[in-house]
Amino acid sequence: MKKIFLLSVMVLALLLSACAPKEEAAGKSMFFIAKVAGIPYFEQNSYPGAQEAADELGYELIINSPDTPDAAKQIELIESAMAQGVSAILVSADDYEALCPTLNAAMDDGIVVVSWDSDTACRQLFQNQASTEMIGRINVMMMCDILGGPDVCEGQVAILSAAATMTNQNSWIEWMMEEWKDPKYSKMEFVGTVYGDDVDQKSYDEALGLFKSYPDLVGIISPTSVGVAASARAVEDEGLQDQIKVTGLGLPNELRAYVKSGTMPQFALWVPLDQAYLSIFMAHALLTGEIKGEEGETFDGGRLGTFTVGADGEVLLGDPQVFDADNIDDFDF
Ligand code: RAM
Repeated sequence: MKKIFLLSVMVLALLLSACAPKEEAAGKSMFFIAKVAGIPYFEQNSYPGAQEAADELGYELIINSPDTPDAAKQIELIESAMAQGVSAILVSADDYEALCPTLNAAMDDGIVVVSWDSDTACRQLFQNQASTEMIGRINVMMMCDILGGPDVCEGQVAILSAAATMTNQNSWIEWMMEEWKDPKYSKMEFVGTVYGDDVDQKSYDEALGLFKSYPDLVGIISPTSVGVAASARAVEDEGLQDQIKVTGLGLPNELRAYVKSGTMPQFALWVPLDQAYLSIFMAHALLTGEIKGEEGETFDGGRLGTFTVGADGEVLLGDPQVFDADNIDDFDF
């Protein structure tokens, strides 16, 4: 009797496993959170990229970002996702340290934590869009190029950043300052950094403030898609395009007109859709045990190919792309 029972249990188990969906992800959900809701970089690029990967791998994806870029609001949203029983949290952090108590509690509960775009001190892996050093340096190089090139570039240049707490902008600015030390920039003077908080109106107003504070300003470097578009708009609205040039990081579709008008001869970015797509594959690789998150491990990044975990749990998407009048029409995002 016992044998027959065991046998039928085994047969049932076999039948069930044959019927189960191929993906181990069945029934699992992931929570994806950006620094702020409502901006095209996240809503039109990161969200669809994350959704594409989640669909491919068979996860339910919950997306929710704060209405203002605020770490306390991110914590609330992450806690409510944890209460819903998500298996993974993917976060672009508004603050490097502030999310730690929440994210550490999540990891203690066995939830996979991956940061993307803007890192936090408490996570297993970080999806970095491109080398932090390269992104920082390239911003200064582009500004100098626009102003005539090494040794020639001259005049007062300001930085218009996102929020003062945001990890990605802060670390890019650190590398900008390193690059700026090179004597070939000795005539290009750094006058200071202002913060537009990744809010369009605040960024626009900060740009106007810079025009007032520095009447001789010749350039604004803005390493944020919100700030760079608002700065260029402010320059053109004030009719200052012959005096002040803008560069930084932003979306081709938002900046095309400024490249063509000459206000922003160059800017850079990566493919934010691919970044988000890859971050979901990273969380999946941790959840399935394909990797532990250790340096040198490789994992499947879906349509993007195979990736390797770098030092400090960082996975690089690739090199940043520079856009200018010659190639801007080749890109549509
Ligand atoms: C904004 C955000 C984002 C950053 C881009 C370049 O959209 O600050 O974090 O990566 O700009």
